[in-house]
Amino acid sequence: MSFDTIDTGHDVQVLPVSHPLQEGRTSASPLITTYQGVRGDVTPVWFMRQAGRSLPEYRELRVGTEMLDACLNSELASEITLQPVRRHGVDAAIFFSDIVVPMKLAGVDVSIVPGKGPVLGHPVRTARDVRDLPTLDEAVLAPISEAVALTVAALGDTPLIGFAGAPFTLAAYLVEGGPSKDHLAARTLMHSDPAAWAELMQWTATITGAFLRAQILAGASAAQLFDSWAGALSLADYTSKVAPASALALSRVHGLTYTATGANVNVGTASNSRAAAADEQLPTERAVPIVHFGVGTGELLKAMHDVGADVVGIDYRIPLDEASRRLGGSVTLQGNIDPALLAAPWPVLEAHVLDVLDRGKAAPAHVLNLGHGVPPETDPAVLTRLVDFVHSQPAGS
Ligand code: 1CP
Repeated sequence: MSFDTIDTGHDVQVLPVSHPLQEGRTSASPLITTYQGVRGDVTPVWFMRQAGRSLPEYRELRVGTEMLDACLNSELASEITLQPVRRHGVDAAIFFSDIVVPMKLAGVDVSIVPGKGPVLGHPVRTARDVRDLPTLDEAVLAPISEAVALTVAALGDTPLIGFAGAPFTLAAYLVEGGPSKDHLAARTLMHSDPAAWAELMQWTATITGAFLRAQILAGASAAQLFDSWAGALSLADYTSKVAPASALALSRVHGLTYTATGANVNVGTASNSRAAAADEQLPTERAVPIVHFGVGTGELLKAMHDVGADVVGIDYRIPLDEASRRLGGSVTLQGNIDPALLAAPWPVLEAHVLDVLDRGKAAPAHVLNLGHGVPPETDPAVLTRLVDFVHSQPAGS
């Protein structure tokens, strides 16, 4: 599969002057400089699924509102995004939305069923189904841009991370019609009808790339692509049938740059290779950092970096020092506390966190996170204590 014929040149754009990176509000923050490969005094920390059901204030706000309606209500989505930042003092907000939101905005019949996840009205199983998928008019992304703008106005110097689902993970829901353990139908389609598969991947890359780009343009300071289910794939299938689509989606944000000025010029220069000048002069023109995360993707880490990510998110199955080795020792990592240990006695969790921080020193820089999302039954006080504990530990190697 190849999308070589697609011209992404028109996506090169300097971020607006009011953007938090361009204004300098977030460009020297611990999260952004660490994503750019600079190890600071403390390890920044945030949690996947930090917004959501572990917080009583979230459960209260959501009463009577369906998940996707909450995502498309700009004020509600913004408030839910801010809740974990206020409560835990994490180093980043992650935009409250869902990976299926761009499908919904394109007109696909999808809903999020409580306790289950995304469910499609009509699974996409044939070439005809793929051809019938609707085109996304980017104007429909307005509620997303509005929610992001409201959020960054309230966040001050805390960066907002924008996110999107990777084309394969979206395609897995479309083909299966809902959550699945092994994504068998999607893996069958990729081999039984390669042309329909390529077209499907191009469609998912287009809508999800537009969703991510809209969040960055509206004020998000970093991007995370979730290929949660890529771990179901062999390296050969990932490389030939999936990676080009992920690269295409990320190409929509690669061209978005900002100019580091004043105090920001001297930070964040180590590994932001796409923006770094070849002659080793400190680059003042920087790219928006991109994180790529998947579950059970220990065999795919290098391929996932190669699609155009700056940082690789590591799940809890593989220690960070081993992940760093597989990535050649030169890639900033994010991860990888086992979410199961959030429910363990504090001394057990503390020992695990110290081990994660220690192994993270094998990488040039490290942002602490979980190896997957916060379980809904997590005691939020444990997360707050964890943030304070991580901030009390020296980050130097
Ligand atoms: O009623 C509820 O509270 C619904 C639960 C919920 C929430 C809070 C869903 C349904 N999505 C979300 C928000 C969400 N989804 C965020 C918010 C920001 C944050 O992290 O705080 C993000 C980043 C996502 C991304 C997402 N949605 C992913 C990728 C991350 C991951 O968990 O691997 C995936 C796979 C989805 C699909 C999805 N949406 C919801 C569920 C329960 C699922 C997973 C279903 C499955 O197991 O297949």
